Amino acid sequence: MNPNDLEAYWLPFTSNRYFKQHPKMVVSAKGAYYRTDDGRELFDCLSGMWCCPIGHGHPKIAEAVKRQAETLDYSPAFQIGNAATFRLAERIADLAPAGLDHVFFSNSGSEAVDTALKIALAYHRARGEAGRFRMIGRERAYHGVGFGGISVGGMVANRKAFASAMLPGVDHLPHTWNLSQMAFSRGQPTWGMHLAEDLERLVALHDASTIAAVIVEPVQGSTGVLVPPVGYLERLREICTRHGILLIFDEVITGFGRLGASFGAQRLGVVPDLITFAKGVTNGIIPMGGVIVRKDIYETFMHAQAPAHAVELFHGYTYSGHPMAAAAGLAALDIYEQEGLFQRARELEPVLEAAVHGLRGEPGVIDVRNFGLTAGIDLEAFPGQPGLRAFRVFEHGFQHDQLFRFTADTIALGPPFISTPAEIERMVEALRVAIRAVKPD
Ligand code: PXG
Repeated sequence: MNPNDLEAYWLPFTSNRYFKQHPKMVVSAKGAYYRTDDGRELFDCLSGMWCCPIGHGHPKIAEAVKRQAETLDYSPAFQIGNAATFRLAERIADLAPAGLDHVFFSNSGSEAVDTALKIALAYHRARGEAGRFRMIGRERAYHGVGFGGISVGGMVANRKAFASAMLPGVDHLPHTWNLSQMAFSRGQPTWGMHLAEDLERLVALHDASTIAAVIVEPVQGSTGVLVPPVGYLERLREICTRHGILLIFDEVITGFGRLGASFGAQRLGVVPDLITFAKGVTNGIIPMGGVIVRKDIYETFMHAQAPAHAVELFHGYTYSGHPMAAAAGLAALDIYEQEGLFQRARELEPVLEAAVHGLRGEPGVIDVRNFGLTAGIDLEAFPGQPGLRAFRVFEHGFQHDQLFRFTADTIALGPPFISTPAEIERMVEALRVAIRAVKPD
């Protein structure tokens, strides 16, 4: 391919100069595999970008989308409704923990996060507590790339170029990963619950009356699968409840079965006040995100002293609840249910766990973590060349038919729920070969 053909497209979160010299192109996808332009099949080790747990090209989703396109391809989202979107909201509410039963739609995880933060602020204001403006995020968090998301987020590279434009009044909890205390943990680490006490410290520092919400991913995904210590989320929940602070779980990755339950909230037994979701809701094939909200939060807006024709929340997107996305979502939820895929993710968890922990002792492997159908593998950086080792593992994988995902020197795995045990073992063996093969400059 002539590299000049690639010039116009500025790829997101990509080394554009390198890519345009070494393009990696896929032409189609089916099930758990992509097909490359040179005719090879690549195993989808991260289910797209965590978003395609059912795999690609499912005929029932394709059919539902086609039917929707022919019937109602778009309708305005403001002051007008369509049946598919209402049905999807109901289905999502049914999957959510009891009490979280209203759904606001966005088109991505980033928008879902901004929406949740705005609902939290507006909720407190509607209750006469407009002084609650602070947001508490966490180090190493990924909440998307909107200004709200990067403000409460904790991935330094995503923040530093934009530091002058962050939301005011944001503070951060420490992340929960500690190499000396929890290296090679299987499932939830037993050390680290006490780190939740930092929330009490922040409450004492800022005063509860100024804090609107705490937002955390139940399992921190993008930063490399950081699993919450036993008791940690329970403690955050207690502290938030005691001080009237809303607890938001960002379940953009953990929602829709990744942890072997509908949401991380159910797997981990902790119920937040709001849940953000995206990705798996449509199996990734049409963009959609949203926020699931506790009943009384929704009702606070509905009971405000205002005439019936007044808009309760001045927020929404041209494509909120897009009928095409709703059709894809309804079909995806049917498939998850009919094919028992959340349960299957749970059944595959021990297969992935056994395989990834078998990487202990390979060159440069300093930690392996797993929970649900997901795992993180930390590699020691090549001296003076941070990020190069995992980048080369990714390159090696691509040449050997595995699409790995890396961030800094961490590899994250999140295979499709339709994977077979043999495919999971093959993926991890290919990772072993790649880890052994890569060298510094
Ligand atoms: N919250 C969380 C927890 C996420 O993981 C977002 C919000 C933002 O979603 P959108 O749809 O705006 O991208 C995410 C996105 C990776 C990877 O390789 C993770 C994400 C996106 C792309 C790659 O881990 N998470």
